[in-house]
Amino acid sequence: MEETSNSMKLTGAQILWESLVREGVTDVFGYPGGAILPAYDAMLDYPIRHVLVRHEQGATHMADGYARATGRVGVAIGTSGPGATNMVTGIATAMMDSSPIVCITGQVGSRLIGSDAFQEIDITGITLPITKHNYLVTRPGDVARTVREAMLIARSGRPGPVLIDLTKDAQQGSCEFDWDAAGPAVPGWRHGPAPAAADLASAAALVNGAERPVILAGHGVLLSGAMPELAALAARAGAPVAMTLLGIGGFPATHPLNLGMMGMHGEAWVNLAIQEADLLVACGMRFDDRVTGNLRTYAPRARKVHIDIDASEINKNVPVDVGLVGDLGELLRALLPSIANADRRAWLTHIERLKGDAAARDVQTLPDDGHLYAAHVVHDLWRATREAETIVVTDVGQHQMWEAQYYHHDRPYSLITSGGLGTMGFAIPAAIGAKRARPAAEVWAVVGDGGFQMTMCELATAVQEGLAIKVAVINNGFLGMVRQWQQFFYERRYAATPLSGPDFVRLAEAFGIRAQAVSARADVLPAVAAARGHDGPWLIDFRVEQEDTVYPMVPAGADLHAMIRRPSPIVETAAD
Ligand SMILES: Cc1cc2nc3c(=O)[nH]c(=O)nc-3n(C[C@H](O)[C@H](O)[C@H](O)COP(=O)(O)OP(=O)(O)OC[C@H]3O[C@@H](n4cnc5c(N)ncnc54)[C@H](O)[C@@H]3O)c2cc1C
Ligand SMILES: Cc1ncc(C[n+]2csc(CCOP(=O)(O)OP(=O)(O)O)c2C)c(N)n1
Ligand SMILES: [Mg+2]
Repeated sequence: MEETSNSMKLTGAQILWESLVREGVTDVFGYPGGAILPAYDAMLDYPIRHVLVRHEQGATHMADGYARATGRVGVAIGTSGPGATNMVTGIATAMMDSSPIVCITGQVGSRLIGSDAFQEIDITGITLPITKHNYLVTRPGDVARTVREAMLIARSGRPGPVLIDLTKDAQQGSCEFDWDAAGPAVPGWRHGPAPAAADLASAAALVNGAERPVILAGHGVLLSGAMPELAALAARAGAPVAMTLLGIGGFPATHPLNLGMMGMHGEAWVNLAIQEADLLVACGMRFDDRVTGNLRTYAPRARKVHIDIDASEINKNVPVDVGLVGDLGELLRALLPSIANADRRAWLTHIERLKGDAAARDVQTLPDDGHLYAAHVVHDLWRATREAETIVVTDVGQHQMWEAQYYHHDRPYSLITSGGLGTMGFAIPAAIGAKRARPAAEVWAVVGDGGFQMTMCELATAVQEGLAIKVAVINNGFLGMVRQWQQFFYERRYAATPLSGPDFVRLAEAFGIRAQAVSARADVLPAVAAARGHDGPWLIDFRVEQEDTVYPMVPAGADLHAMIRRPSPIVETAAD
């Protein structure tokens, strides 16, 4: 590099890393190829820790896991064509869950664009609807500004994925690098006006006047870091808190005002409380269909206050009485002084009664009947790891719902899961990303036998990079969640859901990972202890009951209170 007094001449590839480093990026997840080779070559001269993945989908999920574990932007990099298309699922996953990642792809030389050149694909076209923003960069002089804008857009407001497609000549060409002159210029950018004092006053009046309020805590609590403000609101209003799947950890599970998860597989009393509430205070959640069930009968007696950073979420699915647009933490701080201390013991006692004897029939209190249920595994995993700084990363399916029900998350950023897209194959790579982001944390991937087989190649990444993730395969021999739908709605016609797999223990050993199989409840805790005591990756193949069912369940589109409850307890659980 040639230095002048104010600026230096660098290649576009060097500017890419120079800019990422100045933006605070230390880790990237990626896979090389022809069109991104100049960038890879330049990378060696920068303080960047690169994780070589086994499939570019893994890189995007790792960047996502990294972002969700820390709140920092995760960065993934790949080549053009198939490298870029392999990243699509991870980008869509991040988009649906508002996760801040920046994906960098190589592109053929700018003069070849449109010629069907080798490994040319229109990745900005493909990802237009699944990115917050994307860029095709054809000149080295545009690289620094683009990186700065991409990082800003990914992390600010409602976070999300941004893609930068860099042509080969943009990487190879040189230009003056001037950081100060390359400040972000985002023309469409605007901060909405702060909510009017009258709206804040209306929201406070609704809270103060309610007899049966429920706070709905979503992912926005964690994205905003508004855990203290949420706890203050709940305490002052004496109001119970229900969480979305992605809101778990935003309010301590063991807090007396915590109700648990709402929605399709939420606890029965949570959904009943919502249906009986006279006020919902929705905090950073988007009334997903998994949360509301039938919109026409959703919380029919409740006035609604919705606080969200994205104005387009207000009145999108659920019409509300007051919408407050802005950062949740800031808005709760503005609201709190107007919230009166309230005693809502009658309402809380009523909800307690809705729980019935569920707590007394919790899975842990039941005698061992010789069967191993996934709920046992998750419950014991929670017992063993609850005191540690543990992050659980789940895949998608029945095991994901049992994790949400039986692992009682007290800490924020301790559950990482794909909610909106529901991406099987997420857990193993996202766990690797989380472990890279927070090496001191104990990271468990809780993954079904189906999803595990989608991205298990990334075990090699964990081994090569020395990332000691622990893997709990919940092995039921089925694509369990789909089998459950067939059980309920397709007369038990199990089309394409029985699933075989390799011997996961021997497979793990072939990767160089210690492993064991567990099929009895008594062996769960010792196996978890062995995994925790080992200073490297470890896999446990939990061979669980094959045709177990997640209860309760609100059938898709049904009324939220019309839950399918366990008919005759096989094993009674807290979800009964
Ligand atoms: C098999 C399966 C079953 C599922 N079952 C359930 C279920 O039973 N219950 C359930 O809850 N979910 C369930 N889900 C997940 C569900 O699909 C949704 O992903 C989830 O409900 C979304 O939660 P959310 O709205 O809190 O988060 P997101 O979808 O991430 O939305 C976050 C919201 O917060 C806002 N926000 C972001 N930052 C801020 C900020 N700083 N300040 C204010 N607002 C902010 C965003 O604009 C957005 O509106 C299931 C998923 C799967 C795959
Ligand atoms: C990539 C992808 N393909 C298909 C689905 C549909 N799907 C949702 S859950 C599920 C079954 C998951 O099976 P498994 O990983 O064994 O977990 P289990 O439900 O048995 O716990 C399937 C196929 C999906 N969510 N993601
Ligand atoms: Mg399975």
